[in-house]
Amino acid sequence: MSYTARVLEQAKRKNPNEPEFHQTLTEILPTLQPYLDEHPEYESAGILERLVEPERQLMFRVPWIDDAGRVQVNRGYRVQFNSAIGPYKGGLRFHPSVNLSIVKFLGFEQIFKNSLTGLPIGGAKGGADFDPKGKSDREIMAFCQSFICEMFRHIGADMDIPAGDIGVGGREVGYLYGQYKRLTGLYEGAFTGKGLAYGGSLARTEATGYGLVYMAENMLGALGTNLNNKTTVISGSGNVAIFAAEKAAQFGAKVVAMSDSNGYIHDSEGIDLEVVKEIKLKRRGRIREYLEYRKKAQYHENEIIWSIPCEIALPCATQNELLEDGARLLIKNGCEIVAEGSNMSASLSAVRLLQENGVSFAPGKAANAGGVAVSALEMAQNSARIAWSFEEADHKLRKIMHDIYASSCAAAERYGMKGDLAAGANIAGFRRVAKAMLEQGAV
Ligand code: NDP
Ligand code: 2IT
Repeated sequence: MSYTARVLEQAKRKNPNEPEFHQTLTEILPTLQPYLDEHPEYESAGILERLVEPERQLMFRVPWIDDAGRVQVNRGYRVQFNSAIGPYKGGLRFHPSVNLSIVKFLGFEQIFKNSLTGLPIGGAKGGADFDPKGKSDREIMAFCQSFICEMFRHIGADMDIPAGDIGVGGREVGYLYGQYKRLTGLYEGAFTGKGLAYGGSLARTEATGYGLVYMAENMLGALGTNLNNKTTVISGSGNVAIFAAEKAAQFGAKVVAMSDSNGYIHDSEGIDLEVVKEIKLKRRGRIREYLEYRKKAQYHENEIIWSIPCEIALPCATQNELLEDGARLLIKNGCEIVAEGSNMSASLSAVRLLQENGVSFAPGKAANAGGVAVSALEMAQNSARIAWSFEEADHKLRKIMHDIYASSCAAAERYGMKGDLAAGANIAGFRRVAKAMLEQGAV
């Protein structure tokens, strides 16, 4: 049995009932084998056995009081996966589905993603099974403050720097950071995605979506084309989806569909993004409300967004939102590229189908790395007590995305998997972490 197959089996046995974690291990580990064959010193040093075991996993009680005066209890998580190349870094997800398996899959992906950015950040993820939907501002604040009452001991600007993810945006980061500062007395960059008035970086809000489109720009460039006039479908209507739609439209693409967890809107004339921003960012409403503004658009509940013909597909909602049936529809309709805005948007079998049918595919750890990359730029600005212009941060972001694309392509080609960006990104991300772990000894 190969080294990667052995570690995969062991990790699955040791962590039963963690399907999402198994899925990410099954996707990543086998692709590392050609690189490990060339570097037997990594097997001797037990690098993979160490890599799949988080350095530390925290689970904690988060009690808070709702508007009716009742005590509610949620479960909080922080998995500090790997600090070989920098302090732990990764977002917090507040969603009722959050469990240890999901936090571990996200944390494991984050190790590779953060390494791909070329910046000094280790991998982590956290969150809670808290549902922000329908909660008052006061309830959100009470929850965030209670969450930090436990988590503040384990984070810090040089230790672990959380940020947003699903259900955690500027409002939540503000409440979390405020409580962190109150408990520690430190005004330091222990969070990213902060407001511009208190140490946030320009372009962080836009970074994941913009970066995703910069990745698409590179993928299309390799096919001898660009985004101009391309019909584009984007799932989700949160932070990543909205700013992907904005940048795609700036590049001349026509975004015709977006969604939320209830359904999708189809506007064949092109989505009016100002309306989506009004509904989602201001009113915190549902995507179906789009029809109140644009009568000609259609709303489809519980249907698959990938049935809409498009040349560019950008899944930006959540994991496993693009399965084999969706991949078949995209292929049938002549889709040219799929780039993952969400983490592990596509199942392994969907990815294989796309690749076998000539659809260019970029995995989340490469395609959505723009968010954490600008987070690392926010950390740099905080340490230096300076603030860059939007253009400066955005310019750096575009270059980082280009470099991630180039290094993933080169690694794939070098190890006999030309054109397989998923395998290439895994190897390119792994190399730096493995080397750092080896040089730091068995820790
Ligand atoms: P938001 O909370 O801003 O938006 C999430 C969007 O996805 C909403 O439209 C939401 O719909 C939809 N969604 C969430 N869960 C589900 C589900 N189970 N089924 C269907 N739709 C769902 O989150 P983000 O935009 O920040 O994150 C989206 C994805 O991008 C996640 O996978 C995240 O891990 C990834 N990502 C985020 C980064 C960031 O910087 N924010 C960076 C890199 C990756 P509804 O409102 O109905 O729940
Ligand atoms: O999945 C991700 O990369 C994020 N949610 C962003 C993490 C970060 O620290 O900015």
